[in-house]
Amino acid sequence: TKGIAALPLPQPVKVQEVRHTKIFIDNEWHTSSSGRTFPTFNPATGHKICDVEEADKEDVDRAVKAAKAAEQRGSPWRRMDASSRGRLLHKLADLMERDRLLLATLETLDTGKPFLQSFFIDLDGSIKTLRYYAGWADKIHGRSLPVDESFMCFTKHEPVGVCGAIIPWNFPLLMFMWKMAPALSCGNTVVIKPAEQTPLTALHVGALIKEAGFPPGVVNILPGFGPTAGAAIASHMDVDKVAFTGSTEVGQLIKEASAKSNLKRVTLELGGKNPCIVFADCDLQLAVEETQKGAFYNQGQCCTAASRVFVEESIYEEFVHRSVENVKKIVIGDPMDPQTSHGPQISQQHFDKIMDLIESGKEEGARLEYGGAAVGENRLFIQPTIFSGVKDQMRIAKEEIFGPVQCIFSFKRQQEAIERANRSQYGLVSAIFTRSMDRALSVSAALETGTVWINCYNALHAQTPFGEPTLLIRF
Ligand code: TXE
Repeated sequence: TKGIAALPLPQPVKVQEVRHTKIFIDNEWHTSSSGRTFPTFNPATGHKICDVEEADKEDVDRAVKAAKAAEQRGSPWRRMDASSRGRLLHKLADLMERDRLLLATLETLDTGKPFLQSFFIDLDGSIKTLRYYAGWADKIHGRSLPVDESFMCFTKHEPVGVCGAIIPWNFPLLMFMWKMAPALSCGNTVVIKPAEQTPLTALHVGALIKEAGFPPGVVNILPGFGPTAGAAIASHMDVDKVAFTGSTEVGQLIKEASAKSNLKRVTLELGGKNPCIVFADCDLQLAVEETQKGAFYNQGQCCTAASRVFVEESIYEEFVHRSVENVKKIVIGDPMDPQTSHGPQISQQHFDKIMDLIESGKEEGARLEYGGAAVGENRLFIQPTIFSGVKDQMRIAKEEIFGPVQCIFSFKRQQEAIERANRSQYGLVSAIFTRSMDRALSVSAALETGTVWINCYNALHAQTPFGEPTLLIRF
């Protein structure tokens, strides 16, 4: 972030006790119907942070009832002026700014992501998302249509109703805001389930929702597990829409649950195996740094991770050499330490999946240029790992690793690079590195992905779509 070096760095706050650990329904805190709780852990130490109430189907039923009552015609929320809805979203953004240090600390405790990244990226993105959609609240309008004969026709936009949101653990707060802010801006009500690994920031936001003055039932937050609370949201007859970010397998279950219940609308954001194409005429150091940022940011736990880097043959050796030099700047350590740029993976299960894929890369004959091992015993830290000489049929070339592994491929011709980049079942984002804007534009038109970044990576803004065809150019 420009200029931060000159400012005193923000510091994490001491969290003696986590204040909000219950289920949030109708602006009140509830214990679970089943009486069960579950622990949430700090992945950097393995220590339990606290126990959280475990929502299940009965709690989801209660929350949906509250959300449905809150969105009925004539309710305070439905009668509220659109501009007042916008003001409430701005108020929530103000409260998140006030509690920014605490929210960033909780996010780091629960996810293991470096504190400064939580503070400058997750919190910044969350607050900007709220403000962006606050601005939309009174600017959503229909059209008048010039129909034949003597009729007058105009269209209106109405809220969908109760919106379910199922959130992953890699960006707990940001994904919550991406789903909640547009839903509230349009006058819907929300029932959200944070990931079981990372419920804490969402619960703190529950308290801020109440403080901001949202009417009861507009936002309901249910910590709990996928096959129980998550599945109950996806198959609920009174949930009108569900938005999900997570694995492809669970995405399929969500669509199925929708089809078998009330055919609720479904929005899915699933995995990625995102290609970068690096041409010989690029700014080489920029390409090295950006592709590496793309591969290792958030310990590689990003659906946008730059996991397939195709480099033109004539600069291949130099690119690999510089990538290995550059990766040495990454500092692994305590995520609360401002020096740290690389924290632990989220869980033992996820750690094991990544290590298995790293082993498969070695066995299948990719060249391990750097890393490839765990750091510390019985810990969840993995060295940033670089493989060169990767071939398209290897597992590391095809499967979403969701860990700190950069795979570097070599190509000879532009058309070959395009075809290989497109040869994937995924299609979320891609990137092109070249000094020729002509080439960048023609290659971007041939890439079958949503966002295409040109001479940049992970350039995400509240104003841009995500996963929709979008071109973003660094100039
Ligand atoms: O995902 P799950 P997991 C990918 C990534 C990762 C893999 C597995 O490749 O390695 O998925 O991660 C809830 N009905 N991504 O196991 O299980 C769950 O409680 C309803 C990509 O964490 O899909 C959590 O809230 N909900 C991704 C959410 O779904 C269910 C981010 C995601 O968990 C459910 C995360 C069910 N039956 C993982 N089962 C991205 N696109 O950024 C689970 N859930």
